[in-house]
Amino acid sequence: MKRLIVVSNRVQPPSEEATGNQGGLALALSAVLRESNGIWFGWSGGETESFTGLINFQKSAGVTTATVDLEPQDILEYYDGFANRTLWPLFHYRVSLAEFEREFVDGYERVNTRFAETLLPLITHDDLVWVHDYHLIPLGQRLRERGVANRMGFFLHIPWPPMGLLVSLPNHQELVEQLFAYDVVGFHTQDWLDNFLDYARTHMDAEVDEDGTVRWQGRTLRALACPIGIDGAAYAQTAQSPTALAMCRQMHESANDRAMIVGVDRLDYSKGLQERFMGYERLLATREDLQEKIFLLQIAPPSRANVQTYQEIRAQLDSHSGRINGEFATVDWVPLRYVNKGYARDVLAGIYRAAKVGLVTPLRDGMNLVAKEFVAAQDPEDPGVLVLSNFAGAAAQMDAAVLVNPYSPEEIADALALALTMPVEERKARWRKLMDGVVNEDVMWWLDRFITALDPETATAGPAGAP
Ligand code: GDG
Repeated sequence: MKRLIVVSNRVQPPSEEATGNQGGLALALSAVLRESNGIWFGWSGGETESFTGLINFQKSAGVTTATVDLEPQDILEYYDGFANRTLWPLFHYRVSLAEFEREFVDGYERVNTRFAETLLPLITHDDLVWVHDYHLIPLGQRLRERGVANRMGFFLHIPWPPMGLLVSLPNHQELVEQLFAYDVVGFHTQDWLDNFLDYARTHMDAEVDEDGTVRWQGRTLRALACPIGIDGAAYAQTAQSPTALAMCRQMHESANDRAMIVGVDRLDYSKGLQERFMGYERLLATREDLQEKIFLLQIAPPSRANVQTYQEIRAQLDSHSGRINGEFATVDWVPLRYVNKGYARDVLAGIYRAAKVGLVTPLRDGMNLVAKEFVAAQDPEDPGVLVLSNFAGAAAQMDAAVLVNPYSPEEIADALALALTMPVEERKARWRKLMDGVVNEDVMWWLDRFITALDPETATAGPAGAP
């Protein structure tokens, strides 16, 4: 088995004791890293006055992490700038929110070069290098320029936009050319993959085979759709842990026989929170019979608070939630519980389990793991209903959910009404189909598929390839 080097903007080392906060992705990557004696490299999240390239090595639960601090200007231009103010909105189809600044591009290139220079001495000739996400697209090319000939893969966790949108990025071709430094490039869904292939074929005149092999100017990459999952079986257990069951009971008591609808999202404009509130408002306005019988719990921990668009959306949601409660609340009923903080993973699992409806309505989402966690947390005998946006990558695998157009308040309201009154037999039938998918196409399945494309031998030798 070859040694794996994982590179991502932020590194999430496994904790020595299980705190219940570890995500499925971090756990799955950690399992393979531990098995292959690998390294997880990235930004520490910390600041330094001027970049030193000094690596902080740590070993936690058998996994070696290697992190570096960044300069304030790097953080501003690379992370807050090109990654989160240019690529994130553009790749989520929100061209009008994208900001195109040359300093952002410079910062992005600079940090990727710094990452490459710092990582280079750690790479030995047989290692597999696996780079994650939009922050680090140029990294592969920077490593190739420095003589790295290893197998290298890249996985994009967010959507790949249609060509017509991508071309609004001034340096679009350069960005795509950089992907050709990798041997394997993975996307969550066929839609994102097709958008990429369309650009390669039409704009770059690349040769594209049916199996996703793309040839351009002497370089060959294999592009594939490889949807990420959660550890479905483990999550179902978490949802039955003492903490989760206690939380579930607590929610039932506080619900006072009212049906709970739950939403859980980072506070981000891509998650469609404003549109979700509008849909819920529409339901309350048009279905008086449901008033006082339901409530929406929206958990939305703030993220990227340095970026202005995130400050704006937070203010809008504050006022919108106030408006909904002001209009519809009664002395003993709050229709919308809007909470700007995060909860431990097992507590969250208990909240999902107590809900009658999981409302997941991003305007655009690479995958969306909340949809899968909600399903895995349900009680098989009395499962809640998943209402899911057509525009989440997860919709391609989860057609037994009630699928909606998140831009339509009517569709959201209708879907909620349908979900709230759905007979138990139909709920169970839909849930069974969804749960089978969540368990079969889980995070290890995803990891195995990607690593098989990168290096078949390692995939079958490691835990990812275990039956
Ligand atoms: C990106 C892509 C893709 C949220 N609140 C709490 C909490 N969370 C956890 C959820 C879930 C995770 O955060 C969010 O994952 P998503 O997939 O929904 O969304 P992004 O953060 O945007 O992730 C996305 C993903 O990468 C993986 O490829 O699916 O499309 O945008 O796990 O549970 N966790 C805890 N407390 C909270 O309050 N513990």
